[in-house]
Amino acid sequence: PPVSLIGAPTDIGAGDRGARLGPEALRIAGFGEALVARGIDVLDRGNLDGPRNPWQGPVDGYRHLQQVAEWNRLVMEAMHAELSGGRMPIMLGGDHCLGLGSITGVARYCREAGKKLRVLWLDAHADFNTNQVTPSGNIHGMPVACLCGLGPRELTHLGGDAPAINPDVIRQIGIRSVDQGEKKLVKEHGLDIYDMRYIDEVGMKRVMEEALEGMDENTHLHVSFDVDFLDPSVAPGVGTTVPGGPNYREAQLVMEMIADSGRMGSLDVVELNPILDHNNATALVAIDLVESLFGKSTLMRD
Ligand code: DIR
Ligand code: MN
Ligand code: MN
Ligand code: MN
Repeated sequence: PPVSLIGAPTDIGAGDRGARLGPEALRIAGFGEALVARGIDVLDRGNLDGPRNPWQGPVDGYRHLQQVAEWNRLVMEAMHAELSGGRMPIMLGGDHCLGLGSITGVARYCREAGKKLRVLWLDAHADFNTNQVTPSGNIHGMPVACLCGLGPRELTHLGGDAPAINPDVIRQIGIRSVDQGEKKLVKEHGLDIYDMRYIDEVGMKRVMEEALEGMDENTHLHVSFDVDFLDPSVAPGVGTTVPGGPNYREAQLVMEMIADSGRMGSLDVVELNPILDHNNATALVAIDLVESLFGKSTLMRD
C-alpha cells in the first residue's frame, strides 16, 4: 500500500531532550527516498504541531501529563486518518510515549475494519510503568501500561474506551531493562516478553516464529520500533542505551521475518536522539532496517 510519513517532533515523555529532532534526522538520512527507491508511493505529511516541552519535574508521578496527552491525541488522529484513507502510516518520533496515541489510533481502525490487531514492540524496555512504580516519572516508560488500561484517565481513555487493547495482542522483543515494580506488573498482566535471555537461549529465528505465530489474512500487524532495541554499539543515538541488545544481523533478521509475514500495516520509529548520535549513523541504521521491513533482502528467496 502507499505510505504516509507523519513527523511527531517531541521529547515530551523522555528524560533527555533531543528526540524532538528525530523526524528531521530521519528525513535527512533519506528515510523517504529509501522507500521510494523500493518502488513505494510515499507521501510526507510533514510534522504534527503539539505543545512545546516545558521541561518540568513530575507531578503525581507523571511528567508533562497534559502535554503528553495532547501530542498523543494528535498522533492518534493522524494514524487513524491515514489508515481510513487506505494508506500505511509511519510515525516518525519523537519519544516512545507516542506509541500510546499511535496504537490507540490503529486499534480504533482495526475495530472499525473488523481486523485483528497484533503489536510487535521492539525495545530494550517493557514501557509498562505506572506513577506508582516509575523510577523517573517519564511517560515514555509507560505507554504499554496505558494501552492496557493502567494509568491516568487522560492517557487510558485517549480513544474513548479503556483499555485500547488487551495485553494478549502484544509481543515484546529485545527487552533487557525492566524496573523493579514494573517486573511485578508485567507478570500480573501476562505480557508476552521475549527478553534477551530467551533470545540468547533459543535464537532470534525461533523468537520471531513464535512472535508472528497465529496471524492470518485478517491480521493488522503494527510494529513499534524503539531504536534503543538495538545494541548501543550499533545505535548510540538514543537517550537510554542498554547494553546487550540485538546486533545488526539479529535486527536485520527480525525485520526480514516481519516483511516475509506480509502483514505489517503500520509502523512507529521512535526515540532517535540525534544530539547523542555520531554523524547521524543511528538514523542510517534505522533506515537500513526499515528497508528490510519493506522487503529489501540480499537474494530473491522463496
Ligand atoms: C525507564 C526507562 N524504564 C523509565 N524507560 C525507557 O524511566 O521508566 N523507555 N527509556 O524507552
Ligand atoms: Mn520504548
Ligand atoms: Mn526503550
Ligand atoms: Mn541503506
